[in-house]
Amino acid sequence: MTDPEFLEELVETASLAAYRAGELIREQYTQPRQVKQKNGPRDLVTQTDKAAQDVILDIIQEKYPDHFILAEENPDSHPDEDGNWTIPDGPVWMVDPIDGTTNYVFTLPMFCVSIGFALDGKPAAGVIYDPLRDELWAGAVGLGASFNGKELPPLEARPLENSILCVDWGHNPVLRQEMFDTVDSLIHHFQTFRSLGSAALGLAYVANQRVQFYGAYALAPYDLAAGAALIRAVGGNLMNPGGQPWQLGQSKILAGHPATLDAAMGLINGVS
Ligand code: 2AM
Ligand code: CA
Repeated sequence: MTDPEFLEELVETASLAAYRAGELIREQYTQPRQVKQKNGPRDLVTQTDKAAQDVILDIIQEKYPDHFILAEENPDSHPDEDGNWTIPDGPVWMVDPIDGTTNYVFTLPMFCVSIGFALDGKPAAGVIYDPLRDELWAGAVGLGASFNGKELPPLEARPLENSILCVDWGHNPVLRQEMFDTVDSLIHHFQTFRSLGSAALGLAYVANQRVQFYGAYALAPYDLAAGAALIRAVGGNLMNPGGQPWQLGQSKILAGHPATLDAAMGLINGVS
């Protein structure tokens, strides 16, 4: 097992980095911004994404100069031609300076800083910060998680009809249709349905039980690592739509309390 003190220190460093980046994002939120397209008109980036990433990387690199960092706005952070990510063994930070950039660009106030940490390819710790609401989730697998400094209780099992279904979708039309089909098979069984436009925030909301189920089918490891660690830290589970345990590097994720996931998987695969 990983040394708890090491993980606690990591979470402290990630929290500091998230607060500092969040301050910058908050300051620039209402200023005029330059928006560029990355891979087409649906994939946007602003100068704030890059500036916030620099703030985070400086803090991590000063404290942990020999740790590997995978960060969204680094040009070498991308999967291979088949969409597979290579995640090195050992300590790896996964940084998304603004998760929910489209919302940020449209001044729709739902986005966050996501800083995850993986050890030997497994999410071990995570910090997610919503700078507009000043809300911080922080935790590590095996140590538990907190919300604004207060310990989070383990996830509670709830019937689907008292649960909120939350999903996001990406840019690819085939994957959009796949998510549409998933929502179609689940939506009438849940109390209601939301889509936030920020995968990390959706996962953080599962961790503190604002929503009970989160799904998305086109995500990168830096969107997911922090949220996955937080959800595991409070007894939640993560699967891929095939029904196997989700692994870092896979782009499709379904997350929630294990009982919620089991019920949803049955509906998605038509066995309930
Ligand atoms: P982003 O804002 O950091 O790009 C919205 O549907 C969610 O999906 C957001 O968390 C968004 O992250 C993520 N997302 C959308 N397109 C993506 C892509 N091509 N690669 C990785 N993540 C993506
Ligand atoms: Ca981003």
